[in-house]
Amino acid sequence: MMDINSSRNLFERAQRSIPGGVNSPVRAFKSVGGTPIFMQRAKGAYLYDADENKYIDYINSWGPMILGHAFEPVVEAIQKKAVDSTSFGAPTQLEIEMAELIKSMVPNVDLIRMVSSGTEACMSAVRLARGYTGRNKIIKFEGCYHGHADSFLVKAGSGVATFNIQTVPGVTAGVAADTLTAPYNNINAIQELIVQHKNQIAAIIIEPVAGNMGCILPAENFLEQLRKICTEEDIVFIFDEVMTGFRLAQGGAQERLKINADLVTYGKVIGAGMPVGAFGGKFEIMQHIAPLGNVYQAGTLSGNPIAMIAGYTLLNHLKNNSAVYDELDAKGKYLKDELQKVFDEANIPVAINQVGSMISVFFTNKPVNNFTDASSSNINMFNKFFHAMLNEGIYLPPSAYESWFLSNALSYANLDETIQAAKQATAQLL
Ligand code: HOZ
Repeated sequence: MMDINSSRNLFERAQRSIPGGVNSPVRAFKSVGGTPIFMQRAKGAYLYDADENKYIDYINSWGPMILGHAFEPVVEAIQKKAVDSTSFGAPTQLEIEMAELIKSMVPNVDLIRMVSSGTEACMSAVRLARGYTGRNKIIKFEGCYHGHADSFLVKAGSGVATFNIQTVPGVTAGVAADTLTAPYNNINAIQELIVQHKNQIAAIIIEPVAGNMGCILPAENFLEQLRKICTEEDIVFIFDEVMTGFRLAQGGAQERLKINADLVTYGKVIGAGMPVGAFGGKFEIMQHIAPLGNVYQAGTLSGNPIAMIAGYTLLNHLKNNSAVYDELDAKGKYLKDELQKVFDEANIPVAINQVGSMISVFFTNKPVNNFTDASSSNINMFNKFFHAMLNEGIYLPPSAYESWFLSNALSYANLDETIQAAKQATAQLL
C-alpha cells in the first residue's frame, strides 16, 4: 500500500477551511471513498503527490493537458509574459491573435468571445440563444453537464450524477421549468418535445461526444438529425465542446464528426490549464453580444494575458503538429483493445467506450449509449477498480461518470504499465 499520510493530513486540514476540503466536488473522492490525493507537481504523463508518490495521469486536469503536464513552450511563454503584468482589464493584441488562431482552426466560427471557464461559456451561449430567438426554453440531454449555471443543473452529469443529486437546492422551479431534458441518442424524445413546445425552444445544447456520464458516443445520424431539426425549427444548435474542443481534432467534434453547430463553447484545452473558456459561432448570432448587440456578457479577467499566452501557445503547437491527433487516436485505441483483453481474460463484463483520447470503462454486459445505461452499470465495481488502480500508481477519474483523458505525453510503455495494473486490479474485483 502507498503511504499517503501527507494527503490524509492535508485533507483533514482542508476540511476546516474549505467546504468538503475541496474547491470542486468530484475531486473529494466522496463516491469512490477514501482520501483524495493532494498533488504537488506534475511533468509529462506523471503526477507526484504530497508524499512523492508517482502516478500515471488519466485525468490531465479533466482535459486541458493534452500534451502532458508542464509542457515547456507553455511554461516558458507564461513566465515571459508575467513580467509585463498579469492583467490589464483593457484590450490587447494577443486577444486578437488568439481569436484569429481559433478561427483558423475552427472554420465555422466567425466571432469568438473569451471567458474564464466552460461554465461561463455555456451559460453565455444559452443567454445569447435566448436573446437571439426571443424564446425561453432549452433542451439538454440527461447526463450531459454544461457547467454549474442554474439552467444546466437539471438531470446533469459529472458531480451531480456522481453524488446522485436529484434536485439541486437553490435552482428555482421557474428556471428548472425552462430546461427540458431528453435521453442522449434518442431522437424520438426530441421530436416529441419539439411538438409539445412548438416555437418555444431557443436552443438544443449537447456534448457532441458526452464525457460527463463517462464517455458516450453519439449514435449514427443522431447529431445529423438534431442539426436538421434545429435548422427547420429555427433553434440554435449549441455544441458544448468544453471537453472535445481541440482534443478530438483541431476543429474539435465539429471537424471530427463533420457537423456544424450554430454556437460552440470551449474550455479546458483552449486554456492549456489556465482558467479559460470561450463561445463563438456565426456572425448572424454572435452580433447580438454586447457591445455589438444588447445580450449582455462581460468579465474583468476575460482575455487575461497570462491565460491567453498559455492557450495560444498550446493551440498554435497543436495547429502545427497535427500528427498529435493521429498519435492520440492510436494510443486510445491501443488502450481500449488491451483493456478489453484484460477484462475478457478475467471474465468481467465491461463496455469500453472510446473515441480518440477519451475513454471510459463501464462495468456492465450491455452497450452504454445514454445516462440510464451508464447508471445501471456496476458502480461499486468501478470504485474497487479505481482504488486498485490508484494503488498501482494509475490515477483515474474518481467517478464512473467521468471520461478519462489521455495526453500525448503517455508513452506505449506507460500504456503497458496501465494494462499490467489493470490485470492486477481485476484480481481484486472478483
Ligand atoms: N466537472 C469536472 C469534470 N467534469 C470535475 C472538476 C473537479 O472536480 O475538479
